[in-house]
Amino acid sequence: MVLVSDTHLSAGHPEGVERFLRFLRGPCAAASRVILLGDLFDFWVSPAQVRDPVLGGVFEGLRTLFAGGIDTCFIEGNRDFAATPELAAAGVRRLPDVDVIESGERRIVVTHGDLLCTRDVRYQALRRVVRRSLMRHVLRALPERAALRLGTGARAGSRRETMNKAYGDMGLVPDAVAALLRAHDADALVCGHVHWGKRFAIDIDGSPRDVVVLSAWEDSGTYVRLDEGRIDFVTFA
Ligand SMILES: [Mn+2]
Repeated sequence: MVLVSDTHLSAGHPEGVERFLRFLRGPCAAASRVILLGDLFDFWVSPAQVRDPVLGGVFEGLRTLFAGGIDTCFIEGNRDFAATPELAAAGVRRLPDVDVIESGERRIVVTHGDLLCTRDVRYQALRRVVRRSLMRHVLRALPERAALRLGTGARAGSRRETMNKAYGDMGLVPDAVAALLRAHDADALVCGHVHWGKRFAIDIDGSPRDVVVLSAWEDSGTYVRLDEGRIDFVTFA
């Protein structure tokens, strides 16, 4: 199984998309299952984005994976939660925001990661509102240009917020990570969102748990290979 997050694909960076397509043809095509842990796209606000020739290639690549019998799944990210219907049309099925994978003897909890940034109270409140089905319908009904303007504005706003807030308020909250692992009786967590690109252990109730926080692909390409409970954190050039 392959898990990847925060590839941030965009129409303006065809070389990033090409790199992702190579990744699909390589490690993903060799896996039995692929889980996209959110923020696959830099931003997704309009169904019309599928018609972009660069982004269209991503859907073609995913369709090929699906046609090859590979179970391809998606957990919504904060930047691309609106892409679920388009991904579904390419054979990519949505998983719940938090899911558990059983592999070998181990239980691995997977999530995008934004839900673990519990100190960012404003973001969590906003998240609850925009993910409602009514808001999803409103977004889909917007003309493409209006939706794209909204997306660009939201992204710039989110960058400003990130720069203004203390690192501690933006990051994964250790207590939230511990609570999640405990709630799912999990041995490990794999997530993205905060782009740390690192692996570490945390001790919960006397036993160490494995945490992998994937990087953003504009920083460095990372993914997780999961096989019979063994977690490999892979970095590639
Ligand atoms: Mn994110």
